Amino acid sequence: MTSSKETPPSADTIRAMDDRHHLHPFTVFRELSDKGARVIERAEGCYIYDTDGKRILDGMAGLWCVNVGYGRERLARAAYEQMQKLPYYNTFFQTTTAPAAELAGKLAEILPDGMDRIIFNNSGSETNDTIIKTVWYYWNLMGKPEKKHFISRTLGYHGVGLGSASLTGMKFMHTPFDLPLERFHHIGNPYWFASGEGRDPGEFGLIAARWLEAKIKEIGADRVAAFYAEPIQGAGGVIIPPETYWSEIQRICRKHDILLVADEVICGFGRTGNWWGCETYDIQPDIIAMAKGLSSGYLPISAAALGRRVGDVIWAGESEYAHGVTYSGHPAAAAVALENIRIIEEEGLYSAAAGPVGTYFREQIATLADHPLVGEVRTQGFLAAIELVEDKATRRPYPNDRKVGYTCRELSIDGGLVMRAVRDAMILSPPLIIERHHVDEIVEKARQALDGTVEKLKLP
Ligand code: PXG
Repeated sequence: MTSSKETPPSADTIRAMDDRHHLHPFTVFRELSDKGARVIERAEGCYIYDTDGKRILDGMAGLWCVNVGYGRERLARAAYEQMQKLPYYNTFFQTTTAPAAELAGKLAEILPDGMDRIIFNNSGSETNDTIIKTVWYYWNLMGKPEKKHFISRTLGYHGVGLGSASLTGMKFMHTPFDLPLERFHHIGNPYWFASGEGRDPGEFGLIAARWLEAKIKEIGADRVAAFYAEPIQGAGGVIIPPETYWSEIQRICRKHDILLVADEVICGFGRTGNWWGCETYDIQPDIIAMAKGLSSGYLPISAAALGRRVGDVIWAGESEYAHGVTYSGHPAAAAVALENIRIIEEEGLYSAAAGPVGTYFREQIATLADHPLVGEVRTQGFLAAIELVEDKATRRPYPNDRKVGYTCRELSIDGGLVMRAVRDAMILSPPLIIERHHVDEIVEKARQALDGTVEKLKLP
């Protein structure tokens, strides 16, 4: 089937073409085929619109990425102007372009002190695979070639490449693909609601951090390259670590000479109320991974930032750094990212989640805790998880086959609010431009979806 520009295809034609030819990410193809995809046509501000004209408040900012909201003409203009002037040139053979150089410089300015050497890619997955290779290279240059093992956490999400999927701590992403690769290890996560078992959160945070030390001892510190973690685990269900967790992790990494890599793909660019999740948790990483909010999703671009410890060694390497992709530092994507960062700066969006609307968001979301389905509400910055449980007192979840989270998500979207379900945790990660009336709409629609779930599944 084909379509021409003159006569835009109808929604049904789009759905039919999609159904016949398009294999979607993370999808049971037969289920989607039975149901048909919702076709999103346009977006403005905090709202997306489908081909039925339905207006939906995007409580997930796309896929945790559209931080500056939709419809930013400045970003379209930045892409247009750059594409007219120089749509593409590479950064391989001792050439560069203004947007790539300027973006690297701008990132060095807004990153924590010393994180000033930047490697560009197109996706978070690619950047994490880049970091894995760069860490291996670093330890080779340091004369410690045996330091090659990575430790990350269950329910951590780091992408889908061979290395990044191996870092990811989700079985359903490993088993079908014969992953993880060797030299990738996982420890438990600081998910107090699920595993805290009556302990005080601070005490549990220390216990969870010390799982890292136990794993390092098991593998041998002289063989461990790095610990890899998101400041807050996003796709794993907005797992917010207890206050005690990160300082103990930092201490353990230092003590055992283990590099610390912060995956800021979700937490970066204002999501937690600062430029970086690392600032919110006072983490001093050796390397930072970023994507998503770097361009607010307007074009694909991602980056690794190396701190001095690793950056200086890599920089001084005598042989070539034999790594990079055709689109490393793509000029149009870099120009858009640069303009996006200017918007975030000018409008103070990097700290919006720490301001009055952020406070209001967290207060209002917290009011959902009284709902009979809700076992816990947790928030940090503009991130929230609403845990749905069968038994509030024991935190017992419903069996998977009740599809409680899935049902709530579907009802929520039908009701005009995008929430994401991770297991039975309902997730929110709205654009950083939301206002109080958006918060009111989110809470009202979320409550309706919760009520609807009770009714539809005939829950007590
Ligand atoms: N790190 C983190 C922390 C992420 O959240 C990636 C790396 C990989 O980025 P790319 O650009 O390769 O997708 C991510 C991506 C979800 C969902 O369902 C989350 C992500 C991607 C797709 C779906 O919550 N996070």
